[in-house]
Amino acid sequence: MSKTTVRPMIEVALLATIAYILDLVTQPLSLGPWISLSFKMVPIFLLSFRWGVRAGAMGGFIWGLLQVVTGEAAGGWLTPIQGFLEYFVAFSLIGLSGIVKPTLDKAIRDKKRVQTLTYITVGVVLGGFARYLIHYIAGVIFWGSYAPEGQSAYLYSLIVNSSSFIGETIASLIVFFILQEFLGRLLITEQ
Ligand code: 218
Repeated sequence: MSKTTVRPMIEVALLATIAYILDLVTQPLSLGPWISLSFKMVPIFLLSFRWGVRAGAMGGFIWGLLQVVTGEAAGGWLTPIQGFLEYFVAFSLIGLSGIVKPTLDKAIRDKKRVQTLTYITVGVVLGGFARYLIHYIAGVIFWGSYAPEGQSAYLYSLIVNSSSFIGETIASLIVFFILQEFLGRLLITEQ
């Protein structure tokens, strides 16, 4: 196996583990059972922006897997199909953020700051949206019975999941905006 495939694999394992640990550590910062203003998706976005969609998806998958095998997912696991959707499909989809990698790399190399931050934003919103679309659908189908009296499952899932989506997306964007001076060194992996 060549060095070029070993390196992203090692980073996938490392960054998925960091995401899992951040998830544990930031839990007390939650504003409610599912509403957390947290930057824990950042390691997966880093993977996607560094190595592309496949590495990001593998990292998300492993992060979901770690939650399931350590029992962290227990409170969010209702049935096998729902659990599979929300912990394997949803987390893998964060990797879609890596679609912007080629154009993002070019913007960084050309030192186009506005373009760079725009592609980062598109990637983060896309990956976060793809993940939360699954949580929204799962919310309507599987979590509807938790809705307050008189509230439809559609509205309930929209409120719960859009607030988490917005909180996590904005938190991730803040991290990348703060790191904007270092994006070249952080995200460009070839010479
Ligand atoms: C309305 C509703 N409530 C709960 C869930 C479950 N859910 C939502 C977001 C994220 C996750 C994964 C753990 O962070 C889970 C299990 C839902 N989809 N909808």
